[in-house]
Amino acid sequence: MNWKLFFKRNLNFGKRLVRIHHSNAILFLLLTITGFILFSSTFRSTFPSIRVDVKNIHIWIGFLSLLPILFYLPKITKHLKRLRKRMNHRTNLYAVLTILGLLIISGLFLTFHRTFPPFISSFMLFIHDLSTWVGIPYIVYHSITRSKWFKRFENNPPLNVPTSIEDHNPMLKRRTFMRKCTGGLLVVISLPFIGSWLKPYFPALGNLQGEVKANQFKPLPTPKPKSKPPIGGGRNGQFRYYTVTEMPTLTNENWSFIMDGLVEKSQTYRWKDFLKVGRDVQVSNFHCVTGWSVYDVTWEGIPLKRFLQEVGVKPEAKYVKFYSADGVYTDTLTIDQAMLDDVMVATLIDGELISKKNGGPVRLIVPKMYAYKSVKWLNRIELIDNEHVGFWEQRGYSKDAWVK
Ligand SMILES: Nc1nc2c(c(=O)[nH]1)N[C@H]1C(S)=C(S)[C@@H](COP(=O)(O)O)O[C@H]1N2
Ligand SMILES: [Mo]
Repeated sequence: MNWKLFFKRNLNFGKRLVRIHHSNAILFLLLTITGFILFSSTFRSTFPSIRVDVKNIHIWIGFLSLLPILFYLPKITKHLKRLRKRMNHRTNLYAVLTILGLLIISGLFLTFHRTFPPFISSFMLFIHDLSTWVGIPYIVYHSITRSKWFKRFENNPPLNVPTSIEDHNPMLKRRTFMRKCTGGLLVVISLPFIGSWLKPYFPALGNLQGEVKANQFKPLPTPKPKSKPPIGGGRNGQFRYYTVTEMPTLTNENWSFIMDGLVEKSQTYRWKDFLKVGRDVQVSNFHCVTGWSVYDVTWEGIPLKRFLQEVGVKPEAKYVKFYSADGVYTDTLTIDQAMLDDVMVATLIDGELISKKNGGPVRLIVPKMYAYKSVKWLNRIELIDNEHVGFWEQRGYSKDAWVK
């Protein structure tokens, strides 16, 4: 990288292009780093407090990355003319522009996703992921094969070999060989990532990782006829499984469910008694604030409204606080929000016991709000009179979680 270019004035056309190229490369590298941090589940659980900052930084760098493109666009015709005889360079240019364009447009939609319906965000997230998983290996390949050391290596003819430019020239062979190796290696490295990303979109590929139904609760609840087969016809889309701790392993022995605080009679349920509380079945959609959604999920569980009426809410109670068995995650609803018909303490999803990574055996669902409200491994509901701020809201998520 030639840093001096950034401080020089009156550069010629070629040097200006190089400067734009350098700026673009730096910004793209920063976007890749912050993007991977946001994607990483280790980061989600280790540094939850800076997640929102990293997201904002990623967005701002995204906006900055428009600048090199804006500077470049007026030069594009002249540049293309210069590349008239270099097909490879032209193809590369189109590829890079397409990748950047897709990333920027989908990034813009994701930044302002709350102004669009959720299906637009899911689509844009798909485009953002796709252009990341195709674009990054491509751009890494491009950077390696265009780097000075690669070229030096490539062009170092083996000793005593004539360097005439003709067919079967060993130098040319060496070049193609090295490029193919680099390309192959990159494909091999990126395949697992691309595979695990694509898999949910093709359920037919089967369960490569093997879904662990770690929740061995006995007795198993008997699904209602509306649950099995699910009246919603089975969910559309895939959950991305999130946790801010290690996923708690719950069993008949260590699991209990507490209903307490400002209620007429506090209750502690063991699994067997918990299953005696009447359940209902509903079909609803599930939206995460990061852009993905799962549609037509058939949930079976206790409608929160009825649950609260059964234990009797004291008039002083203003908020409902939800606790997770992970010991860390909490969230709240106002009494009015908690009384919405579709807020549910769910036990079955599409007729099956909710899996461990999906928040089972019991999780909250609040379909009209973003899923950070939907506490996983729910094991306690407390009625309180003072406001409580939930896990992600304490760390910068909006207190207004309504999906529009
Ligand atoms: N205990 C707990 N509940 C949680 C979370 C979490 O990290 N821990 N993440 C929330 C967020 S942001 C989302 S999008 C959903 C994700 O649910 P899933 O992991 O079943 O897909 O759970 C919500 N409930
Ligand atoms: Mo989320």
